[in-house]
Amino acid sequence: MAKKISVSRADKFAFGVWCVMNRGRDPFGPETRPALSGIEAIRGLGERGVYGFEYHDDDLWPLGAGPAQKRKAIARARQAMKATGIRCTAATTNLFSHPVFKDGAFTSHDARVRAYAVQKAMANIDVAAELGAEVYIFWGGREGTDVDIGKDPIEALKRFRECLNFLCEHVLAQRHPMVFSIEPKPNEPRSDTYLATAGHALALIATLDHPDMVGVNPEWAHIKMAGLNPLHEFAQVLEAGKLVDIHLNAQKPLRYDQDMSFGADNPKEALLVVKLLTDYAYSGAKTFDAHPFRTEADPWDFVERCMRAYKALELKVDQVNSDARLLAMLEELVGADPDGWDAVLASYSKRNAGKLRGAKFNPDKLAQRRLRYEQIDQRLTEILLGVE
Ligand code: GLT
Ligand code: MN
Repeated sequence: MAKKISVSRADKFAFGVWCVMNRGRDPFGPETRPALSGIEAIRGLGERGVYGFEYHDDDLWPLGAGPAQKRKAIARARQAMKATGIRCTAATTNLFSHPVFKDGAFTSHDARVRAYAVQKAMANIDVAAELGAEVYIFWGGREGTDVDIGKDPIEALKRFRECLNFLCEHVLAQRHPMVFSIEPKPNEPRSDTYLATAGHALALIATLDHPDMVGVNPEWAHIKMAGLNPLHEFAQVLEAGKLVDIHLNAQKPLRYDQDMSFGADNPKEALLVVKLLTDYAYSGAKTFDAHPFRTEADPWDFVERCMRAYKALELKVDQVNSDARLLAMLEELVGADPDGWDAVLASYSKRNAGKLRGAKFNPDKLAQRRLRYEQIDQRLTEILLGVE
């Protein structure tokens, strides 16, 4: 009998408030849904048993709000959190909407724009700490180029690094219990964005003053936009010990940013990402960063759908991880190691190097080993489709 899906706070699902505030506007047409304020978004998510939310400063108070207006918004957010039990899992700065950021924020040529961007981030980092956010995200929305001769990419990376270093020092000085997270994206709204993939972000992090304070939150759609493999991107970050948050959604490859509901594009790939997060006990929030189709009247079916899709895939992961036929074939794939080469390759020593140098291999014979990938993939497909 099919198992029932039930979502609880223990699942640690989270949403960007901007996802449910999204009103269906696209480059070809205006809004199709009524406005929902940031506070209403937090409350609506909390009432539906969602564990956490992420927000941008501009989602909760308008740009240029005075201290009193800002305090009021923060107090209302706290009220909504208290009333519904939802937490603030992560926060970020809107460094992309206002025209001042039209040519980038941290990578702008104009030092005054960079300073304004850092000031804006600094101010919201303090609010985020007050709301209990343990992760602070940097998505370089406008950090990129349309005209490459106009911006030296070396200089741009240097400026990005400087701003992150400055903000890390701020977090340390304020003693906020918070880590940063870089969110890679290859393009849109710029033709080409800096820090396009997880690998780019990890490489920059290694050059920061406080690399331990900075992780990565890969986003499914951004990875597919780059034509890359979500499982491999998530795994690269996880293996580096840098997976501090995740942005789940769906996206057809190599297209405009679609931000569809999680599971809407490629269930097999989604299953393998859920399996990775399950098998390696990812313990952060599972955050959905997507938006309802423009045809939806309100965001709530979308919210439920994302969480149900994850839970449904989790059930499939249980089946995959206990399917005797599949497990046997996977084991066969790894094969035996009768000569102990695993141990030799694990560490270099004179002895191991000598053993390797003197060994006799028969590549033609090794090449004959049967690898049942067709059957393995078919078994996975059948589990996914629910057939025996
Ligand atoms: C924006 C973008 C997302 C980022 C958000 C954080 S905002 O909606 O599409 O992928 O995560 O700034
Ligand atoms: Mn995102």
